Amino acid sequence: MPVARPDSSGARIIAHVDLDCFYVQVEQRKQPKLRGLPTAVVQYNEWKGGGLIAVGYEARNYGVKRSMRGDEAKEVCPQIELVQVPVARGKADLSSYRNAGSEVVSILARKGRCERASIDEVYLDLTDAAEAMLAETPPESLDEVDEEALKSHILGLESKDGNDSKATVKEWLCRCDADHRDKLLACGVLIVTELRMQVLKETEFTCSAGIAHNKMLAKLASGMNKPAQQTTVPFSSVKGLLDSLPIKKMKQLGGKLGTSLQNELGVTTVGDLLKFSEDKLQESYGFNTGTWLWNIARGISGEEVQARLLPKSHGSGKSFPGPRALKTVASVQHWLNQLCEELSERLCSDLEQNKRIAHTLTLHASAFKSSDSDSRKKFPSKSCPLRYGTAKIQEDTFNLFQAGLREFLGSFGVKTQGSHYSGWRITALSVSASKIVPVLSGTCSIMKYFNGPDKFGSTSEQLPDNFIDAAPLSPSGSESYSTLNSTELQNELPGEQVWIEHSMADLGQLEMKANTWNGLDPSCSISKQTSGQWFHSGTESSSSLDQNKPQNRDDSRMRSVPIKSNQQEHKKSALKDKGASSILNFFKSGDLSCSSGNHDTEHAETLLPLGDCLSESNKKQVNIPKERLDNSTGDCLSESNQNQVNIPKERLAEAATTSTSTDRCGSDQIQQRSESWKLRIEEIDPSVIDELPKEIQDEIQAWLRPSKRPHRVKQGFTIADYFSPSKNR
Ligand code: DCP
Repeated sequence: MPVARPDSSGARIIAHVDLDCFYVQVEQRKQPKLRGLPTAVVQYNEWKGGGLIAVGYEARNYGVKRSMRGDEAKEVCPQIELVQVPVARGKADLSSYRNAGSEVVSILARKGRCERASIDEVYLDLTDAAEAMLAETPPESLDEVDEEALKSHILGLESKDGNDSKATVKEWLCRCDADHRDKLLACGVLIVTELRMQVLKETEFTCSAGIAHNKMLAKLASGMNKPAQQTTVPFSSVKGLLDSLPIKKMKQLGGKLGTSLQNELGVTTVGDLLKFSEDKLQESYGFNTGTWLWNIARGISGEEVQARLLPKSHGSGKSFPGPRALKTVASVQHWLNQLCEELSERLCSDLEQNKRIAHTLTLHASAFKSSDSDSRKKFPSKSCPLRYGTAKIQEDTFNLFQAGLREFLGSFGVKTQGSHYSGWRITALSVSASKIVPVLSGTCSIMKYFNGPDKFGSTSEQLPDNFIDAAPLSPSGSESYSTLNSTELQNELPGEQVWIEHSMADLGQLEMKANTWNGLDPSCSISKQTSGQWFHSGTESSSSLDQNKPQNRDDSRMRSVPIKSNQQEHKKSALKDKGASSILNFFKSGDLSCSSGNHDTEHAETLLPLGDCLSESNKKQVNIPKERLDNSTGDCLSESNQNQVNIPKERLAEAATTSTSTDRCGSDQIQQRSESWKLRIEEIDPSVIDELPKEIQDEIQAWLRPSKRPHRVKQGFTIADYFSPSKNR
């Protein structure tokens, strides 16, 4: 069977860095007395002690799991410290976690192209840094290797001749006779070690990392040894890793596709896919998916690390499960106003800090008809051009909701125009801003934005001109950073009935308008605004983020030479290296003199008009006359407060002791970690999915996706077949 092999001159060095028990670490940094204690972060609602969303490693030792509620956690670990997610506007406020994640990203980005993948995960392309190190100070020339680097796990590496694991790792890192790609990987190990130490020094957060030749393998590796450790996948160990990896544990195979592979092809591990030719996989799953499956079985993934430090979109959402479902227009408007306030605040801060403007406003909602709760009909997502200013965003969002509700009810044959129909329930709302582009510097572009021709008219009358159906939620669609799993009680507002009458009448008018506008060219809504002279067109990532030139290393070169590998080898060696991380020794030493001091990034909320979101200097740069901005209700973030944190030595020592016992390895550990993903779909706000770690996103998306039969390519000759390159099979 032909197996992938990279052209060693084109080998990439990719790292995936994942913060350990992230929200817990953030809370422990805020309250140093919690360090070393079994701690978990619980979501906002109080029911049964709140749902656990992050569990510290000390608590995991007692059997506490993320799927538990606070009360259950207390049963298995009575001394557990439960910290509630911060709350603002009656919903979870994730800004402190978001900001903490940004601190880490800014450190990691120093060494190479950096892609912020979720609130606590980053991909790095370290190829250039590794090449430079290899040219200037190759590992083989080093007398001493950092202790932390010697704690690395190298998949497939076994200690020989009674050597301890550190000596074996040192020998591997410093081999003169290694091929080019292993030498580059050794440089990657040293660079990632340095970055993790730097993150710890500057932020007090520990993280774990995977280092490999592509994103897929780096991501698989980063979860193998946690917390505060790193795992490397040499090319020679790829086959062994994938041979034993359960198919459902592979990124994007956790859902229906993985199930279909199990049921229809009898595949249980990723390695089992090697039995099938590319033709066969394409025949069963379509051309692209078939090729993708053929590639992943061989550890091939050409996915690039995108230069992106900033989110592609902003979002704010809240879920209303069970009896808390919203059932009046007034209550929906109340919550939409809260969400819009938060969104507007974040747009302000993005504009000020990053000089970026969002173009599209989207409303997502989940709903059901009260007499038909089993229906799978979806509330349509709606979008329109985004106008800055809290009041405008609130107004536009509410109009989007009304249009969506009208369409949703229409799908049941309910005619609401002028009626008092109230048989609907809303279980989740979210509002997001996307198509974010940098403002052209030194021009009056923002001014035009706020005072442009009618494209961005300021009245809701004009809004429906640009109504478009939003793209369905997709894992890659946005990165809305917002609230989670909130199921808190909320009060229905008075005067609801009156509201229904008015809004339903409005709905009728809106529909008539929408029908008229349907005849217009839809392309004139968004595309015109994102192109042209006002803004950089097309790209969603800031030009300032393009740290490196795009590289087109093509992993399709990884073919044809058989791998020599032993599945058991890497398992055994990974099991051996169970020593305490020296990052934890950093805590043991109690030497915190190197801490930066900026460890409690609390943003004070200050009510300011939107015009005041911009500092004086920024206003000059972007040239926005204050009067052009909406001075109504925009909220902005003030400067961060910087508080020094002192961590008692005894707490740090405790952290070091308890953490080491959680070391695990290999695919067993992937298994164990994955088993803790017991999420309840009704507790997840769809708007926030993109901020969660990818595996959670995949799982949720699989649930949300309407069931679809695997696409099958028709038998016989097709144009695709004609152009398909012949493959070794
Ligand atoms: N999160 C959440 N709700 C979920 C899952 C996660 O709010 N259902 C938040 C809390 C986590 C953070 O996202 O701290 C990152 O999630 P991870 O999956 O990376 O898990 P942790 O960082 O908590 O732990 P680990 O060390 O296992 O990565």
